[in-house]
This record gives sequence, C-alpha cells and structure tokens, in this order.
Amino acid sequence: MARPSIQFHDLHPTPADFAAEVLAGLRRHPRCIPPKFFYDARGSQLFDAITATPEYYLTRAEVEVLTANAAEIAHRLGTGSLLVEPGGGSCAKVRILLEGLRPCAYVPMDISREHLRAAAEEVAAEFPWLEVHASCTDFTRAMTLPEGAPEPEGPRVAFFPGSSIGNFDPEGAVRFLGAVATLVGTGGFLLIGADRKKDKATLDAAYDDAAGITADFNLNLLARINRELGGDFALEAWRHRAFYDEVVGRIEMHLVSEREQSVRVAGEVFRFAAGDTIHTESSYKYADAEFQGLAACAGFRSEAVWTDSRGLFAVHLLQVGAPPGA
Ligand code: AVJ
Repeated sequence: MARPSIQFHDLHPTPADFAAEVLAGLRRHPRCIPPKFFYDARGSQLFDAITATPEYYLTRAEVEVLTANAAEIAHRLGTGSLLVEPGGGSCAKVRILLEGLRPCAYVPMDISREHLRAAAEEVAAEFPWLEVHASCTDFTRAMTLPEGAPEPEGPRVAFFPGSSIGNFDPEGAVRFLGAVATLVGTGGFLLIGADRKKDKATLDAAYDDAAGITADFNLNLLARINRELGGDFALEAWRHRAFYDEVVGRIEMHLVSEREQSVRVAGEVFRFAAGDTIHTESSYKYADAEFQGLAACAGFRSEAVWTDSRGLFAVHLLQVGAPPGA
C-alpha cells in the first residue's frame, strides 16, 4: 500500500487580518464584516450543519446534479485533464467526479494550510492512482498553478462548486472568472455551481432555517470577535436577519442590534441604535442566461448547464474561447 504522499506547495499566503478588517468594517456605514470570517472551527461546523437542514437545499441539489451527470461531465472533459479547485480545502464534492474523470492530477488550492493538507492526504489515500498537488495560497490574490504540476494531455479544468461565486458582487465575480480563465487558458474549462433565482419564500427559508442553525452561524461571528479581538458584544442583544432582495437578486444576511448599545472591539467603541445592522453576507442568485452573460464577460462560452430535478440549482460547464483577434 506504499504510495508517494501528496505534493504540498506552500506559497505562504498572508493570513487575513481579522482585527483590521473587522475594525474597518465597523467604522464604515453601512457597517459590514466580510463573510470569509464566518469559518473558524465552530463556524465551519455550523456551516456543515446548515447543509443538512431541510431548508438549505443548495448542497443536496448540487450533489444530485454532479452525481446524475458525472459520466457526461467526464465525457465532455475527456481523461487526462489537470483538475484545479480554488478554495477546495476539503476536497469533498470533487470525489463525485474523480473516478469518471481520471484527471492526470488534482490541485486543491486553499489558504487554510492544515485543513488543506489533511483533506489532500485523505483524497490521495482514497484514490491511490491520483496525483495530488495541494497548493496553499490565497486564490483571490494569486491564482497560479504550483511548480511541479504536470503538463496535462487533456485540458485544464477548474472546479468551483457550492455557489461560492454568489459571495462576490457581479463585478467581483467577473474578475474572479477572468482569473480562472487565465489559469485554465484557451480551451480550458470551468465547472461551477450557481444557485438560481427562485421564489422569495424558498430563499428566505434557506437562509433562516427553523432550527436556528443559520442564526447561530451568523451570531458566531460576534462570539469570534469577542474571543479573538477582545470584543464585548452582548450576544443576546443581537439577532440574525436574512432576506432575499428580489430587485438586486441576492440574499442579504445581517446582524441586527436589538437595542441601543455600545460595543468595544480591540479598544475601540462603536455605538449602535436599536435596529442598526451589520451586513455580514451577500449571496447572489443567477438565472442561467444571466450567469452565462457574466461568464462571457470573462471570456467563457457556455458548453452545458445541468440542474437538479426541482430546478433549484445550476451547474455550468464553461469553456474559454480564443481571445478576441486570435
Ligand atoms: C458557502 C457562500 C455558498 O451563500 O449559500 C449558507 C454560505 N450562508 N448559509 C451561501 C451560507 C448562510 C453559502 N456559501
């Protein structure tokens, strides 16, 4: 059972400055804190619990789509591809594709070093034929292939599941898609999950489950600030609010101050009136044609789009066309 361990490439990404970003976000109006800070150990657990709630359909729907279409996806991509997963720190959904796809190598990229290392080793153990080149990097700053990644016979393929694209505003999404297009090059592919627009009731419930797990996930941000930044948020004086804005086409999550209060974070005092909010997440929803339009702005054309049986969630296969003038 001896097999080479994974290749681990460490680009030593600069960790996010939690204190600086929280303070900057609390000084701003409207106040906001970036959603990337949800995912401490407790937040990651709570996110996993969200994906198991009856209301949060996204994960189940995407897994259904990938499972039902794994063979066709593999057929369209061919074997011997180089499969890259930006933010793929847990190597979870890619398992659905690996057996059929048989890529020449898999390159998960993530900023979270030990999480990435453990997940990469697990996937390598589970698929002994697979060459794994884990790359510790902040893909939002540097999306490059690690040195030593093989030159594939087949195409370069990026995989970005989960509707994580929804956390970007549309301009940011085009920028991200452009970086992916550059990474995979002309003829390269992107397989990406995007949650679809749908009725407000379904979306509101998905982000405000009856068991209150999404509320705990949102409020955990304040607990994290208290713990890590010497904050004194009174957790009982804050409430989770999530709603779908049908005009903008996005979920907004906020933390709402239940009363007038002042809060100290890292020595700085912030005053909140009753009803003031901190915007903690946006999650954009896209009609298929709308998403294809964004992708076109970044140089992709649509090869295929698959949805689940209820039509809730889309997985898009996009290919980089020849650059204009080529
Ligand atoms: C991980 C960003 C895709 O927006 O649906 C779930 C995060 N927030 N419930 C999403 C999330 C609240 C999730 N993404």
